[in-house]
Amino acid sequence: MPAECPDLWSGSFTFKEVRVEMIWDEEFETLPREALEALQLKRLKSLVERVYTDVPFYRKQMDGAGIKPGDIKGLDGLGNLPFTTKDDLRDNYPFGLFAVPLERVLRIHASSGTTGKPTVVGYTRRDIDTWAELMARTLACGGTTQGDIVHNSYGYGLFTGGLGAHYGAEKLGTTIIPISGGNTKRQIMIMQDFGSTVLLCTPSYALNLAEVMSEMGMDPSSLKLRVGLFGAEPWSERMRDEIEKKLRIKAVDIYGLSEIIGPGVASECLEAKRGLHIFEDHFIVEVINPETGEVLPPGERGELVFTTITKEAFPVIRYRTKDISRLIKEPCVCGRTFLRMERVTGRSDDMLIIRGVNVFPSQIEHVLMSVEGVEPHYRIIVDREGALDTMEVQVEVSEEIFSDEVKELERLGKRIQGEIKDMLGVSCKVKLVEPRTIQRSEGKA
Ligand code: DLL
Repeated sequence: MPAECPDLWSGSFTFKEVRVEMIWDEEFETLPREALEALQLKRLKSLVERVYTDVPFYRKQMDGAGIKPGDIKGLDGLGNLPFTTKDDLRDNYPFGLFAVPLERVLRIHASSGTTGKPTVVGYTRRDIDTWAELMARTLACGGTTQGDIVHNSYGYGLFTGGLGAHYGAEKLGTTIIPISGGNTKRQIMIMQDFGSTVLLCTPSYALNLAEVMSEMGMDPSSLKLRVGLFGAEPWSERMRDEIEKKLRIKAVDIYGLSEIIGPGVASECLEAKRGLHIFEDHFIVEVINPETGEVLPPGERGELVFTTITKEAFPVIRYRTKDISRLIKEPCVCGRTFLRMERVTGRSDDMLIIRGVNVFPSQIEHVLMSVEGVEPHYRIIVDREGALDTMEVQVEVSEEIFSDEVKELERLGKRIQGEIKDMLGVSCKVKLVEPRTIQRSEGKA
């Protein structure tokens, strides 16, 4: 029964009764294929009209391909539109691809770009609402319900993980702990004292938490945690088993990227834990051959490409994610009718993900090249110590610098370390090495 309570502003206020369901938005999440495709087409047509009028970049792209908005008659028309790439985002940095005036943009997020400049994305009020809905779906898909205490260790800030999950958890009606990343022992104390039931973080951080718990002599089954929704970096079935065993929880995979909306693009359901349901009423998915750009039939592995059909501030057409996956057409036991994607198995470019942070070698090169005495020869060594990703940058320095005092070398190493940390937000070790000691590439590096 809805409960009445006094409201300080308008006299009286009725709480909306929140029905707790595993499927948050049953009407849309279980749409029959035909109805879903009709909805997608309607939304696609309106998107194409809008970007043609409001975003010079898309108008130029479409004019170049000889396509007018009215030419999109069916969903197969999408394949005639040009792709959008991370380079296009960089060329239009920071707000050149926004489809609404900045006054209507309520929030900005950003992720790593291929050079020093980040990839910038914006949200209108409606976009924030849509995102909250999609994250509520995601959380519900992973078995979260009202009454859960959600421990959100995704980072709050320009990264989309923290705030994206936060708004979704509030929309779903859970109790959210906005703990953000870091300070692991304190996280564990809070998890224990506040009775957290759902954990949100990167899979590698989940393993890190498990390790610290064991170091503290703590038994994870003394916690109330029952489920974790992990994403923002690649992980494997083996890692799922390990997390589930070590933390005594069920672990599901959630996927997204800033350019599309952030987390909330696709999620595994707790019932099946096999493939991630893509929220197709908001995003049209294609899988392409990364070399030729040819669209592949469902079931074949290739690069994921998404078109956002409801976003206002930062819509994208056929965005090439570089993430490699495969679509699963078979119906799922949970009853959702959306296509599923297999967990992302790799990337078609050289982006690394270190502790959940996207890192391009080109960004590190950018920092190194701005330091005098440093040679353009370097090596990045990525490893995992326990559950933690580590990164060491080895770089050659000039003869002159190398023959300097040890103290000088240490100072330079610290400076580079600091600049990499400032640019990427992740710490790494820096090792300065003698000239001509790093192996030269004999082809494609
Ligand atoms: O990582 C959004 C996110 C936050 C997703 C929290 C899930 C949970 P970006 O920082 O823009 O956004 O990084 C996007 O991370 O293109 C993938 O390469 C990778 N990625 C994200 N989720 C997964 C996943 C967020 N479940 C990039 N499995 C993407 C594998 C993932 N890779």
